[in-house]
Amino acid sequence: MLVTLLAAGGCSRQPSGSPGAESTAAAIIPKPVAVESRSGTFEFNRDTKIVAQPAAASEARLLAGALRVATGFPFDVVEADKGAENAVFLGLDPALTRLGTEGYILEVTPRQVTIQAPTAAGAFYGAQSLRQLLPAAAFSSTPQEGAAWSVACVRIEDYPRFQWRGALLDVARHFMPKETVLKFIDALAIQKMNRLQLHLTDDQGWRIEIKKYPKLTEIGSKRKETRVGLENEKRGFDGKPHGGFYSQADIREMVKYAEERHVTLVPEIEMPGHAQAAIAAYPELGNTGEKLEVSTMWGVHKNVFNANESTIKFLQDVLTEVLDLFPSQFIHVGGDEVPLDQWKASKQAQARMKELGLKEEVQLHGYIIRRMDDFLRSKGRRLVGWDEILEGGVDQTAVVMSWRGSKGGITAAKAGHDVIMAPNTHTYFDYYQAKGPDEPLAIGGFVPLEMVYGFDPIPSEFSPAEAGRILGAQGQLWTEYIATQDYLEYMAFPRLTALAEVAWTPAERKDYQDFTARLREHEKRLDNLGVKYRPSAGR
Ligand code: TNX
Repeated sequence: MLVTLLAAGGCSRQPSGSPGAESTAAAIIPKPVAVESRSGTFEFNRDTKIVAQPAAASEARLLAGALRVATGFPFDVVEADKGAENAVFLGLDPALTRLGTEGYILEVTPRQVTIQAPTAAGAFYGAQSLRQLLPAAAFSSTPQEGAAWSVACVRIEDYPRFQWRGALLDVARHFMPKETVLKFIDALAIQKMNRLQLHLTDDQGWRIEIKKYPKLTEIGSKRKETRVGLENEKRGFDGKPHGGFYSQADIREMVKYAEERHVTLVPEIEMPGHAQAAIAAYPELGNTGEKLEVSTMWGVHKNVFNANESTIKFLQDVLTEVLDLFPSQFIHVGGDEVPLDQWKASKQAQARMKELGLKEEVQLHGYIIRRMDDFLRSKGRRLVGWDEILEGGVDQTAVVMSWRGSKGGITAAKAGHDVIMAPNTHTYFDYYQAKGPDEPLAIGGFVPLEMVYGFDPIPSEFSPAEAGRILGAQGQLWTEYIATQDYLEYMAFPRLTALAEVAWTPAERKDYQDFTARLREHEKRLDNLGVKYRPSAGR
Protein backbone atom coordinates (compact mmCIF):
# COMPACT_ATOMS: atom_id res chain seq x y z
CA MET A 1 0.00 0.00 0.00
CA LEU A 2 2.78 2.37 0.98
CA VAL A 3 4.56 1.58 -2.26
CA THR A 4 1.47 2.44 -4.30
CA LEU A 5 1.03 5.66 -2.40
CA LEU A 6 4.59 6.71 -3.00
CA ALA A 7 4.41 5.86 -6.64
CA ALA A 8 1.28 7.93 -6.85
CA GLY A 9 3.26 10.91 -5.73
CA GLY A 10 5.01 12.68 -2.93
CA CYS A 11 7.23 11.61 -0.12
CA SER A 12 5.68 11.13 3.26
CA ARG A 13 7.07 13.41 5.88
CA GLN A 14 8.88 11.81 8.78
CA PRO A 15 7.54 12.94 12.12
CA SER A 16 9.67 15.90 13.09
CA GLY A 17 12.21 15.13 15.75
CA SER A 18 12.11 11.41 14.96
CA PRO A 19 15.43 9.92 15.90
CA GLY A 20 17.87 9.85 13.05
CA ALA A 21 15.73 11.97 10.76
CA GLU A 22 18.86 13.77 9.72
CA SER A 23 21.39 10.95 9.92
CA THR A 24 19.77 9.20 7.00
CA ALA A 25 20.72 12.18 4.84
CA ALA A 26 23.85 11.72 2.79
CA ALA A 27 27.23 12.95 3.81
CA ILE A 28 27.01 16.45 2.39
CA ILE A 29 30.09 18.63 2.93
CA PRO A 30 29.80 21.44 3.86
CA LYS A 31 26.92 20.49 6.14
CA PRO A 32 23.72 22.27 5.05
CA VAL A 33 21.68 24.61 7.23
CA ALA A 34 18.57 22.39 7.34
CA VAL A 35 18.02 18.84 6.14
CA GLU A 36 14.68 17.09 6.48
CA SER A 37 14.75 13.41 5.52
CA ARG A 38 11.64 11.87 4.00
CA SER A 39 10.83 8.35 2.98
CA GLY A 40 11.09 7.05 -0.56
CA THR A 41 13.69 7.49 -3.25
CA PHE A 42 14.14 9.11 -6.63
CA GLU A 43 15.60 6.69 -9.17
CA PHE A 44 17.73 8.08 -11.99
CA ASN A 45 17.50 6.23 -15.29
CA ARG A 46 18.35 6.73 -18.94
CA ASP A 47 15.24 8.83 -19.51
CA THR A 48 15.91 11.25 -16.65
CA LYS A 49 16.15 14.76 -18.00
CA ILE A 50 17.59 17.96 -16.63
CA VAL A 51 15.04 20.72 -17.09
CA ALA A 52 16.13 24.29 -16.45
CA GLN A 53 14.92 27.82 -16.81
CA PRO A 54 17.18 29.66 -19.27
CA ALA A 55 18.85 31.61 -16.45
CA ALA A 56 20.04 28.32 -14.90
CA ALA A 57 20.82 26.52 -18.15
CA SER A 58 24.57 26.79 -17.71
CA GLU A 59 24.34 25.18 -14.25
CA ALA A 60 22.06 22.48 -15.71
CA ARG A 61 24.55 21.69 -18.46
CA LEU A 62 27.37 21.42 -15.93
CA LEU A 63 25.29 19.05 -13.80
CA ALA A 64 24.41 16.92 -16.82
CA GLY A 65 28.05 16.84 -17.87
CA ALA A 66 29.14 15.85 -14.37
CA LEU A 67 26.69 12.91 -14.15
CA ARG A 68 26.76 11.65 -17.73
CA VAL A 69 30.03 9.73 -17.80
CA ALA A 70 29.73 7.82 -14.54
CA THR A 71 26.06 6.89 -15.03
CA GLY A 72 26.16 6.36 -18.77
CA PHE A 73 22.77 8.13 -18.97
CA PRO A 74 22.35 10.81 -21.66
CA PHE A 75 20.83 13.47 -19.35
CA ASP A 76 19.32 15.65 -22.02
CA VAL A 77 19.09 19.26 -20.96
CA VAL A 78 15.76 20.89 -21.74
CA GLU A 79 15.01 24.57 -21.28
CA ALA A 80 11.56 25.04 -19.75
CA ASP A 81 9.87 27.07 -17.07
CA LYS A 82 8.45 24.20 -15.09
CA GLY A 83 9.57 20.83 -13.79
CA ALA A 84 8.47 17.49 -15.22
CA GLU A 85 8.27 13.87 -14.07
CA ASN A 86 11.53 11.95 -14.00
CA ALA A 87 13.51 15.16 -14.19
CA VAL A 88 15.82 17.36 -12.19
CA PHE A 89 14.43 20.88 -12.40
CA LEU A 90 16.59 23.96 -11.83
CA GLY A 91 14.61 27.16 -11.40
CA LEU A 92 15.40 30.68 -10.31
CA ASP A 93 13.02 32.40 -7.94
CA PRO A 94 14.12 35.94 -7.04
CA ALA A 95 11.49 35.99 -4.28
CA LEU A 96 13.59 33.56 -2.23
CA THR A 97 15.48 36.47 -0.70
CA ARG A 98 15.69 34.75 2.69
CA LEU A 99 18.33 32.48 1.13
CA GLY A 100 20.70 35.40 0.43
CA THR A 101 22.59 35.48 -2.86
CA GLU A 102 23.97 31.93 -2.80
CA GLY A 103 21.34 29.78 -1.10
CA TYR A 104 19.04 27.11 -2.54
CA ILE A 105 16.24 24.70 -1.77
CA LEU A 106 16.70 21.13 -2.94
CA GLU A 107 13.71 18.86 -2.81
CA VAL A 108 13.83 15.21 -3.78
CA THR A 109 10.55 13.35 -4.25
CA PRO A 110 10.04 9.97 -5.96
CA ARG A 111 8.79 11.80 -9.06
CA GLN A 112 11.25 14.62 -9.48
CA VAL A 113 14.09 16.61 -8.05
CA THR A 114 13.64 20.36 -7.72
CA ILE A 115 16.35 22.92 -7.14
CA GLN A 116 15.10 26.44 -6.52
CA ALA A 117 17.34 29.39 -5.86
CA PRO A 118 17.28 33.16 -6.03
CA THR A 119 20.45 33.19 -8.18
CA ALA A 120 22.40 31.01 -10.59
CA ALA A 121 25.05 30.55 -7.88
CA GLY A 122 22.41 29.07 -5.59
CA ALA A 123 21.23 26.72 -8.34
CA PHE A 124 24.84 25.61 -8.81
CA TYR A 125 25.18 24.87 -5.08
CA GLY A 126 21.90 22.96 -5.09
CA ALA A 127 23.32 20.84 -7.90
CA GLN A 128 26.49 20.21 -5.88
CA SER A 129 24.41 18.95 -2.96
CA LEU A 130 22.47 16.68 -5.32
CA ARG A 131 25.74 15.21 -6.63
CA GLN A 132 26.73 14.47 -3.05
CA LEU A 133 23.40 12.75 -2.35
CA LEU A 134 24.27 10.23 -5.05
CA PRO A 135 26.80 7.46 -4.40
CA ALA A 136 30.41 8.71 -4.55
CA ALA A 137 30.79 6.79 -7.82
CA ALA A 138 28.86 9.65 -9.45
CA PHE A 139 32.10 11.65 -9.28
CA SER A 140 33.95 9.21 -11.46
CA SER A 141 35.12 10.12 -14.93
CA THR A 142 34.72 6.54 -16.15
CA PRO A 143 31.46 4.55 -16.55
CA GLN A 144 30.44 2.91 -13.24
CA GLU A 145 28.46 -0.22 -14.10
CA GLY A 146 26.18 -1.61 -11.47
CA ALA A 147 25.99 1.44 -9.20
CA ALA A 148 22.55 2.29 -7.80
CA TRP A 149 21.70 5.75 -9.09
CA SER A 150 19.10 6.59 -6.53
CA VAL A 151 18.69 9.37 -4.03
CA ALA A 152 16.73 9.27 -0.78
CA CYS A 153 13.88 11.76 -0.56
CA VAL A 154 14.84 14.89 1.30
CA ARG A 155 14.22 18.61 1.59
CA ILE A 156 17.29 20.77 2.08
CA GLU A 157 17.29 24.50 2.69
CA ASP A 158 20.77 25.92 2.65
CA TYR A 159 22.87 29.08 2.39
CA PRO A 160 26.41 30.05 3.39
CA ARG A 161 27.52 31.67 6.62
CA PHE A 162 30.21 33.73 4.80
CA GLN A 163 30.51 35.27 1.35
CA TRP A 164 34.29 34.64 1.11
CA ARG A 165 35.11 30.93 1.12
CA GLY A 166 38.57 31.02 -0.30
CA ALA A 167 41.82 29.33 -1.11
CA LEU A 168 45.13 30.90 -2.05
CA LEU A 169 47.37 29.17 -4.55
CA ASP A 170 50.95 30.43 -4.78
CA VAL A 171 51.93 29.90 -8.41
CA ALA A 172 55.00 32.14 -8.05
CA ARG A 173 57.29 29.98 -5.89
CA HIS A 174 56.43 26.94 -7.96
CA PHE A 175 54.52 27.50 -11.16
CA MET A 176 51.39 25.36 -11.45
CA PRO A 177 50.25 24.52 -15.00
CA LYS A 178 46.82 25.67 -16.13
CA GLU A 179 45.43 22.11 -15.96
CA THR A 180 46.43 21.84 -12.29
CA VAL A 181 44.60 25.07 -11.54
CA LEU A 182 41.45 23.93 -13.39
CA LYS A 183 41.40 20.65 -11.45
CA PHE A 184 41.89 22.60 -8.23
CA ILE A 185 38.92 24.83 -9.13
CA ASP A 186 36.75 21.71 -9.60
CA ALA A 187 37.69 20.45 -6.16
CA LEU A 188 36.92 23.83 -4.58
CA ALA A 189 33.58 24.13 -6.34
CA ILE A 190 32.20 20.76 -5.17
CA GLN A 191 32.80 22.04 -1.62
CA LYS A 192 30.95 25.29 -2.40
CA MET A 193 34.10 27.36 -2.08
CA ASN A 194 33.94 30.50 -4.19
CA ARG A 195 37.28 32.37 -4.29
CA LEU A 196 40.65 31.35 -5.57
CA GLN A 197 43.37 33.91 -4.96
CA LEU A 198 46.22 33.42 -7.42
CA HIS A 199 49.51 34.65 -5.96
CA LEU A 200 50.95 35.59 -9.35
CA THR A 201 54.14 37.45 -8.54
CA ASP A 202 56.96 37.08 -6.05
CA ASP A 203 60.74 37.19 -5.68
CA GLN A 204 61.07 33.77 -7.36
CA GLY A 205 58.87 34.33 -10.40
CA TRP A 206 56.45 36.56 -12.32
CA ARG A 207 53.65 34.38 -13.72
CA ILE A 208 51.31 36.58 -15.74
CA GLU A 209 51.88 37.98 -19.21
CA ILE A 210 51.77 41.79 -19.23
CA LYS A 211 51.79 43.05 -22.82
CA LYS A 212 53.24 46.45 -21.98
CA TYR A 213 56.21 44.98 -20.09
CA PRO A 214 57.25 41.77 -21.89
CA LYS A 215 60.44 41.33 -19.86
CA LEU A 216 58.35 40.57 -16.76
CA THR A 217 57.82 37.11 -18.18
CA GLU A 218 60.77 36.90 -20.62
CA ILE A 219 63.17 37.41 -17.71
CA GLY A 220 61.02 37.38 -14.58
CA SER A 221 59.31 34.02 -15.08
CA LYS A 222 62.52 31.95 -14.97
CA ARG A 223 65.03 31.24 -12.26
CA LYS A 224 68.21 29.32 -12.83
CA GLU A 225 67.84 26.94 -9.88
CA THR A 226 66.14 26.46 -6.53
CA ARG A 227 67.29 26.08 -2.96
CA VAL A 228 67.31 22.44 -1.76
CA GLY A 229 65.72 21.74 1.63
CA LEU A 230 64.82 24.36 4.21
CA GLU A 231 66.17 27.85 3.59
CA ASN A 232 68.05 28.01 6.90
CA GLU A 233 69.79 24.66 6.31
CA LYS A 234 71.78 26.23 3.46
CA ARG A 235 72.08 22.90 1.65
CA GLY A 236 72.85 24.39 -1.71
CA PHE A 237 70.84 24.41 -4.95
CA ASP A 238 69.32 21.87 -7.32
CA GLY A 239 71.07 23.26 -10.41
CA LYS A 240 67.87 22.96 -12.47
CA PRO A 241 66.03 25.85 -14.15
CA HIS A 242 62.41 26.50 -13.05
CA GLY A 243 59.86 28.63 -14.83
CA GLY A 244 56.49 29.14 -16.40
CA PHE A 245 53.79 31.76 -16.77
CA TYR A 246 50.20 32.17 -17.93
CA SER A 247 49.55 33.93 -21.22
CA GLN A 248 46.62 36.35 -21.20
CA ALA A 249 44.67 33.73 -23.16
CA ASP A 250 45.40 31.17 -20.39
CA ILE A 251 44.15 33.62 -17.79
CA ARG A 252 40.94 34.27 -19.71
CA GLU A 253 40.35 30.53 -19.99
CA MET A 254 40.89 29.98 -16.25
CA VAL A 255 38.67 32.95 -15.34
CA LYS A 256 35.86 31.64 -17.52
CA TYR A 257 36.18 28.06 -16.24
CA ALA A 258 36.09 29.32 -12.66
CA GLU A 259 33.19 31.69 -13.32
CA GLU A 260 31.04 28.85 -14.68
CA ARG A 261 31.65 27.07 -11.37
CA HIS A 262 30.89 30.23 -9.38
CA VAL A 263 34.48 30.63 -8.29
CA THR A 264 35.96 34.13 -8.58
CA LEU A 265 39.65 34.24 -9.42
CA VAL A 266 41.25 36.96 -7.32
CA PRO A 267 44.59 38.13 -8.73
CA GLU A 268 47.39 39.09 -6.38
CA ILE A 269 50.18 41.35 -7.65
CA GLU A 270 52.72 41.80 -4.85
CA MET A 271 53.99 45.26 -3.94
CA PRO A 272 56.10 46.94 -2.74
CA GLY A 273 57.90 43.85 -1.38
CA HIS A 274 58.27 40.34 -2.83
CA ALA A 275 59.26 42.19 -6.01
CA GLN A 276 62.64 40.76 -6.96
CA ALA A 277 61.50 38.97 -10.14
CA ALA A 278 60.04 42.24 -11.47
CA ILE A 279 63.16 44.20 -10.51
CA ALA A 280 65.33 41.55 -12.19
CA ALA A 281 63.36 42.26 -15.39
CA TYR A 282 63.36 46.07 -14.99
CA PRO A 283 66.17 47.21 -12.64
CA GLU A 284 64.86 50.80 -12.69
CA LEU A 285 61.97 49.63 -10.47
CA GLY A 286 64.39 48.93 -7.60
CA ASN A 287 66.42 51.05 -5.24
CA THR A 288 70.03 50.11 -5.92
CA GLY A 289 70.39 50.00 -9.70
CA GLU A 290 72.00 46.60 -9.19
CA LYS A 291 71.33 43.94 -11.85
CA LEU A 292 69.50 41.28 -9.87
CA GLU A 293 68.57 37.74 -10.80
CA VAL A 294 65.20 36.12 -10.16
CA SER A 295 65.61 34.74 -6.65
CA THR A 296 66.61 31.12 -6.10
CA MET A 297 66.04 31.28 -2.35
CA TRP A 298 63.09 31.51 0.05
CA GLY A 299 62.32 33.94 2.84
CA VAL A 300 61.90 37.71 3.04
CA HIS A 301 63.98 39.64 0.50
CA LYS A 302 65.27 43.21 0.83
CA ASN A 303 64.77 44.13 -2.83
CA VAL A 304 61.58 46.18 -2.87
CA PHE A 305 60.09 48.57 -5.42
CA ASN A 306 61.04 52.23 -5.22
CA ALA A 307 58.30 54.83 -4.80
CA ASN A 308 59.18 56.94 -7.83
CA GLU A 309 56.31 58.27 -9.90
CA SER A 310 57.51 56.14 -12.83
CA THR A 311 57.21 53.00 -10.70
CA ILE A 312 53.73 53.98 -9.52
CA LYS A 313 52.87 54.37 -13.21
CA PHE A 314 54.35 50.92 -13.96
CA LEU A 315 52.30 49.31 -11.18
CA GLN A 316 49.11 50.99 -12.37
CA ASP A 317 49.83 49.93 -15.97
CA VAL A 318 50.21 46.34 -14.76
CA LEU A 319 46.96 46.61 -12.79
CA THR A 320 45.21 48.03 -15.87
CA GLU A 321 45.94 44.81 -17.78
CA VAL A 322 45.06 42.73 -14.70
CA LEU A 323 41.67 44.48 -14.39
CA ASP A 324 40.99 43.78 -18.02
CA LEU A 325 41.56 40.04 -17.42
CA PHE A 326 39.98 39.55 -13.99
CA PRO A 327 36.39 40.74 -13.43
CA SER A 328 36.81 40.23 -9.66
CA GLN A 329 35.63 43.17 -7.60
CA PHE A 330 38.50 42.44 -5.20
CA ILE A 331 42.09 42.98 -6.36
CA HIS A 332 44.93 41.91 -4.04
CA VAL A 333 48.10 44.01 -3.99
CA GLY A 334 50.04 42.02 -1.38
CA GLY A 335 51.73 44.53 0.91
CA ASP A 336 53.29 41.95 3.27
CA GLU A 337 56.85 41.64 4.52
CA VAL A 338 58.44 44.86 3.31
CA PRO A 339 61.92 45.42 4.76
CA LEU A 340 62.63 49.16 4.95
CA ASP A 341 66.45 48.85 4.63
CA GLN A 342 66.76 49.94 1.02
CA TRP A 343 64.49 52.96 1.44
CA LYS A 344 66.52 53.98 4.50
CA ALA A 345 69.75 53.76 2.50
CA SER A 346 68.51 55.31 -0.73
CA LYS A 347 68.98 59.06 -1.38
CA GLN A 348 66.21 58.90 -3.93
CA ALA A 349 63.76 57.32 -1.46
CA GLN A 350 64.70 59.87 1.21
CA ALA A 351 64.16 62.72 -1.26
CA ARG A 352 60.80 61.25 -2.26
CA MET A 353 59.77 61.07 1.39
CA LYS A 354 60.72 64.72 1.86
CA GLU A 355 58.79 65.73 -1.24
CA LEU A 356 55.72 63.89 0.09
CA GLY A 357 56.16 65.22 3.62
CA LEU A 358 56.68 61.73 5.10
CA LYS A 359 58.79 61.18 8.21
CA GLU A 360 59.14 57.40 8.39
CA GLU A 361 59.88 54.82 5.73
CA VAL A 362 56.79 52.79 6.62
CA GLN A 363 54.75 55.77 5.41
CA LEU A 364 56.22 55.24 1.96
CA HIS A 365 54.72 51.75 2.07
CA GLY A 366 51.40 53.36 2.98
CA TYR A 367 51.79 55.90 0.18
CA ILE A 368 52.26 53.24 -2.50
CA ILE A 369 49.30 51.21 -1.25
CA ARG A 370 47.09 54.32 -1.07
CA ARG A 371 47.99 55.26 -4.66
CA MET A 372 46.88 51.77 -5.74
CA ASP A 373 43.76 52.02 -3.63
CA ASP A 374 42.80 55.36 -5.25
CA PHE A 375 43.48 53.85 -8.66
CA LEU A 376 41.44 50.69 -8.03
CA ARG A 377 38.55 52.64 -6.55
CA SER A 378 38.50 54.93 -9.59
CA LYS A 379 37.96 51.74 -11.64
CA GLY A 380 35.16 50.51 -9.38
CA ARG A 381 37.24 47.81 -7.69
CA ARG A 382 38.32 47.20 -4.10
CA LEU A 383 41.85 46.79 -2.85
CA VAL A 384 42.72 43.81 -0.66
CA GLY A 385 46.05 43.65 1.17
CA TRP A 386 47.80 41.59 3.85
CA ASP A 387 47.49 42.98 7.37
CA GLU A 388 50.72 45.05 7.04
CA ILE A 389 48.74 47.59 4.99
CA LEU A 390 47.31 48.86 8.29
CA GLU A 391 50.77 50.02 9.36
CA GLY A 392 51.25 52.57 6.59
CA GLY A 393 47.66 53.82 6.76
CA VAL A 394 44.99 53.04 4.19
CA ASP A 395 41.42 54.09 3.44
CA GLN A 396 38.69 52.33 5.42
CA THR A 397 37.24 50.82 2.25
CA ALA A 398 40.35 48.66 1.73
CA VAL A 399 39.90 45.01 2.70
CA VAL A 400 42.42 43.53 5.13
CA MET A 401 43.52 39.92 4.90
CA SER A 402 44.74 38.82 8.31
CA TRP A 403 47.65 36.38 8.12
CA ARG A 404 49.77 36.97 11.23
CA GLY A 405 47.18 35.22 13.34
CA SER A 406 43.80 36.92 13.69
CA LYS A 407 45.27 40.01 15.38
CA GLY A 408 45.50 42.20 12.29
CA GLY A 409 41.97 41.24 11.34
CA ILE A 410 40.66 42.16 14.77
CA THR A 411 42.35 45.58 14.68
CA ALA A 412 41.13 46.14 11.14
CA ALA A 413 37.50 45.19 11.82
CA LYS A 414 37.46 47.44 14.89
CA ALA A 415 38.75 50.26 12.65
CA GLY A 416 35.88 49.66 10.21
CA HIS A 417 37.64 47.62 7.50
CA ASP A 418 36.14 44.55 5.93
CA VAL A 419 38.31 41.56 6.79
CA ILE A 420 39.17 38.14 5.42
CA MET A 421 40.57 35.77 7.99
CA ALA A 422 43.60 33.83 6.70
CA PRO A 423 45.59 33.31 9.91
CA ASN A 424 48.76 31.22 9.75
CA THR A 425 47.71 29.66 13.07
CA HIS A 426 44.73 27.88 11.46
CA THR A 427 44.72 28.27 7.68
CA TYR A 428 48.32 27.84 6.47
CA PHE A 429 48.16 24.57 4.61
CA ASP A 430 51.85 24.72 3.73
CA TYR A 431 52.40 23.86 7.41
CA TYR A 432 52.56 20.22 8.59
CA GLN A 433 49.21 18.49 9.10
CA ALA A 434 50.64 15.52 10.99
CA LYS A 435 53.78 14.79 12.95
CA GLY A 436 54.72 11.38 11.56
CA PRO A 437 58.27 10.87 10.27
CA ASP A 438 56.99 10.04 6.79
CA GLU A 439 55.30 13.41 6.21
CA PRO A 440 56.89 15.09 3.19
CA LEU A 441 59.08 18.13 3.87
CA ALA A 442 57.04 21.22 4.72
CA ILE A 443 58.00 24.76 5.67
CA GLY A 444 57.34 24.07 9.38
CA GLY A 445 54.43 24.87 11.67
CA PHE A 446 51.61 22.52 12.61
CA VAL A 447 48.01 22.92 11.45
CA PRO A 448 46.20 19.58 11.80
CA LEU A 449 42.71 18.99 10.43
CA GLU A 450 40.94 19.35 13.76
CA MET A 451 42.53 22.75 14.34
CA VAL A 452 41.28 23.95 10.95
CA TYR A 453 37.81 22.63 11.68
CA GLY A 454 37.72 24.34 15.06
CA PHE A 455 38.56 27.76 13.63
CA ASP A 456 35.88 30.42 13.99
CA PRO A 457 36.50 33.40 11.68
CA ILE A 458 34.54 35.60 14.07
CA PRO A 459 36.51 36.35 17.25
CA SER A 460 34.37 35.63 20.30
CA GLU A 461 34.65 39.18 21.67
CA PHE A 462 33.20 40.78 18.52
CA SER A 463 30.04 42.89 18.55
CA PRO A 464 27.47 42.07 15.84
CA ALA A 465 28.63 45.12 13.86
CA GLU A 466 32.25 43.96 13.99
CA ALA A 467 31.22 40.40 13.13
CA GLY A 468 29.49 41.76 10.04
CA ARG A 469 32.85 43.00 8.75
CA ILE A 470 34.30 39.49 8.54
CA LEU A 471 33.77 38.54 4.91
CA GLY A 472 34.98 35.02 5.46
CA ALA A 473 38.00 32.76 5.60
CA GLN A 474 40.73 31.52 3.29
CA GLY A 475 43.21 28.61 3.28
CA GLN A 476 46.75 29.29 2.01
CA LEU A 477 48.84 27.02 -0.20
CA TRP A 478 52.26 28.66 -0.29
CA THR A 479 54.43 26.58 -2.55
CA GLU A 480 58.07 27.00 -1.52
CA TYR A 481 58.09 23.25 -0.77
CA ILE A 482 55.12 22.24 -2.89
CA ALA A 483 56.51 21.57 -6.34
CA THR A 484 54.00 19.10 -7.77
CA GLN A 485 50.26 18.71 -8.27
CA ASP A 486 50.15 15.56 -6.12
CA TYR A 487 51.85 17.26 -3.19
CA LEU A 488 49.65 20.32 -3.60
CA GLU A 489 46.53 18.15 -3.32
CA TYR A 490 48.01 16.26 -0.37
CA MET A 491 48.54 19.51 1.53
CA ALA A 492 45.25 21.07 0.42
CA PHE A 493 42.85 18.21 1.16
CA PRO A 494 41.17 17.48 3.44
CA ARG A 495 42.15 20.70 5.23
CA LEU A 496 40.36 22.81 2.61
CA THR A 497 37.37 20.49 3.08
CA ALA A 498 37.30 21.40 6.78
CA LEU A 499 37.67 25.07 5.91
CA ALA A 500 34.79 24.84 3.43
CA GLU A 501 32.56 23.80 6.33
CA VAL A 502 34.00 26.55 8.57
CA ALA A 503 33.05 29.12 5.95
CA TRP A 504 29.64 27.71 4.99
CA THR A 505 27.98 25.94 7.92
CA PRO A 506 26.35 27.76 10.85
CA ALA A 507 28.77 27.60 13.82
CA GLU A 508 26.22 25.86 16.03
CA ARG A 509 25.83 23.00 13.53
CA LYS A 510 29.52 22.18 13.37
CA ASP A 511 30.63 18.93 15.01
CA TYR A 512 34.06 17.42 14.38
CA GLN A 513 33.05 13.77 14.92
CA ASP A 514 30.17 14.14 12.52
CA PHE A 515 32.44 15.91 10.02
CA THR A 516 35.02 13.13 10.06
CA ALA A 517 32.25 10.54 9.47
CA ARG A 518 31.07 12.50 6.41
CA LEU A 519 34.68 13.00 5.35
CA ARG A 520 35.04 9.25 4.80
CA GLU A 521 32.40 9.52 2.09
CA HIS A 522 33.93 12.71 0.73
CA GLU A 523 37.30 10.95 0.42
CA LYS A 524 35.64 8.54 -2.02
CA ARG A 525 34.43 11.51 -4.07
CA LEU A 526 37.95 12.93 -4.11
CA ASP A 527 39.26 9.47 -5.10
CA ASN A 528 36.89 9.47 -8.04
CA LEU A 529 38.01 12.95 -9.05
CA GLY A 530 41.63 11.78 -8.85
CA VAL A 531 42.47 14.25 -6.07
CA LYS A 532 45.43 12.94 -4.04
CA TYR A 533 44.33 14.10 -0.58
CA ARG A 534 45.97 13.00 2.66
CA PRO A 535 43.90 9.98 3.85
CA SER A 536 42.61 10.28 7.40
CA ALA A 537 44.43 7.06 8.26
CA GLY A 538 47.73 8.70 7.27
CA ARG A 539 50.12 8.03 4.42
C1 TNX B 1 54.60 34.31 4.77
S1 TNX B 1 51.73 35.13 4.25
C2 TNX B 1 54.37 34.91 3.54
C3 TNX B 1 54.60 34.14 2.31
C4 TNX B 1 55.25 32.82 2.58
C5 TNX B 1 54.58 32.16 3.78
C6 TNX B 1 55.10 30.79 4.07
C7 TNX B 1 52.42 36.24 3.64
C8 TNX B 1 51.53 37.32 3.40
N1 TNX B 1 53.73 36.13 3.41
O1 TNX B 1 55.39 34.92 1.44
O2 TNX B 1 55.11 32.01 1.45
O3 TNX B 1 54.78 32.98 4.91
O4 TNX B 1 54.34 30.14 5.05
